[in-house]
Amino acid sequence: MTSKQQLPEGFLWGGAVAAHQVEGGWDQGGKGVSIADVLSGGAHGVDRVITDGVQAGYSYPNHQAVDFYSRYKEDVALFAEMGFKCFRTSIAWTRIFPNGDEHEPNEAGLQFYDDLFDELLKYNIEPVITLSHFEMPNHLVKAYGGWLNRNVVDFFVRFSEVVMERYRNKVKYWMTFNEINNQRNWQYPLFGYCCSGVVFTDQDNPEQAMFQVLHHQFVASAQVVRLGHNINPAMQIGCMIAMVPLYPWSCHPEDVMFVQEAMRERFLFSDVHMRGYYPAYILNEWARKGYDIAMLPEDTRTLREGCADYIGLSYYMSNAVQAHAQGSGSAVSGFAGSVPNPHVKASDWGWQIDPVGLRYSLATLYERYQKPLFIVENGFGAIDNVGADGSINDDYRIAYLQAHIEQMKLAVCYDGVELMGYTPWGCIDCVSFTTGQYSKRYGFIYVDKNDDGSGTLNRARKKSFTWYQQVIASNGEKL
Ligand code: BGP
Repeated sequence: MTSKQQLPEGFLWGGAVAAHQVEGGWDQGGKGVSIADVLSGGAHGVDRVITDGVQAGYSYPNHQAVDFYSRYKEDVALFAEMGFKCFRTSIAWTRIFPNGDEHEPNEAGLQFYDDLFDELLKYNIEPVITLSHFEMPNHLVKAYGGWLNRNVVDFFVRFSEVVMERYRNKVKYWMTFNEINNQRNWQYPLFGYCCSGVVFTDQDNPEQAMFQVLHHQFVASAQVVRLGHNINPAMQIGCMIAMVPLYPWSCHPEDVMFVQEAMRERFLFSDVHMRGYYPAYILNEWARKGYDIAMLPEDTRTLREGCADYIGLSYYMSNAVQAHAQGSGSAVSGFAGSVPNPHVKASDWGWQIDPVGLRYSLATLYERYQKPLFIVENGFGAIDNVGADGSINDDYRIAYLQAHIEQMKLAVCYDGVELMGYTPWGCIDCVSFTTGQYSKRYGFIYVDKNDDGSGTLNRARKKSFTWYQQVIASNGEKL
């Protein structure tokens, strides 16, 4: 057997965004109010506020975002110019079912995505579609209590069925829930809220509520995988996790065991999605804590029959953790026991830059499941400056991506990982999810829009645009 020297033919190079972070047009084309539409803007050090409906006195950056809703043709042409083979975005549930519980879908919303997918396919760009990326109809939160309510499973499956039927011949690659494991950090209201419409800290038993939500989402995901395969057996339907590998602070056995346990907080999600059952460690944890998770008798079978085809993952950083950290959880990214790693640098937002961690993550996940992986997010959030001549020299972004692609190639060519593609996050500047800012930018394409709402929304090519163009043209050989 010979080892591969290069990335495979047909490797899916592209870029990724999510509907609510780029589209805008929040009340156009019959769209309903989503939970992202009631999330205020933030600022450095100032959290976004979950407001009770759209209220005066708040700014809502997602309402306009970068106006992809009306400018998508211009943007898709730029993606094509870079040579994209695929483009990852999500379908806003509220464009299709404005309230979430209607019987009939909104035709204008369906038509928008028909037009977008046609535009992509015109350039041979494969759409890669996330069904739930941090948004859901606000009505389902107000009237049903979000994903804590089992009825939401049926509403989501209905939404998924409608779009999978409609785009059966246009979309081959799907993912169910974006970064579903973020909810494991239920102490942070924004994470639970964006993934499920539930603020766990408001619940009597927050952690049990979180597991109940997850059970509903696991079942919904499995139902959608089964459904999609029936609609078109060629569909590839993945799960999606935020992969933050944890390193033991020291070789002290307690630090090592701490990591082993903490990593289960990530692997639980891939285990259930890829194997179709709850692993013993989580059943034991529930028993230990006296948690009672409501399940229907048919759920066991549904989970087994709806294993995902691949794992989509985001990778931005790694974290070092210590079993007995002082002030645990506050040091770096809020993960329990997390401490600054002296061997890596961090971004201005404290995200620890660790390209080797990407290879480590890919090899670990592949060895665990032997299923294809897809890096559907990776990137460097930074403040970009526009030069007097209009140029944007984002060498720091190029350096970050270059180093990560190198490690990605090692994972494929040396470790033998089966990798479907690579879609850097925020290929066009968009609203940052955690901060609600425009100024935390990831794009190859600059959008003239500022945190105070000013700006022309004009697009411009950054230095990384031409760099990425040659990376794709050489299938990752010219970095
Ligand atoms: C991931 C999300 C994205 C995205 C990205 C960058 O967690 O899936 O939606 O926004 O992180 O995060 P941020 O925009 O907060 O920098």
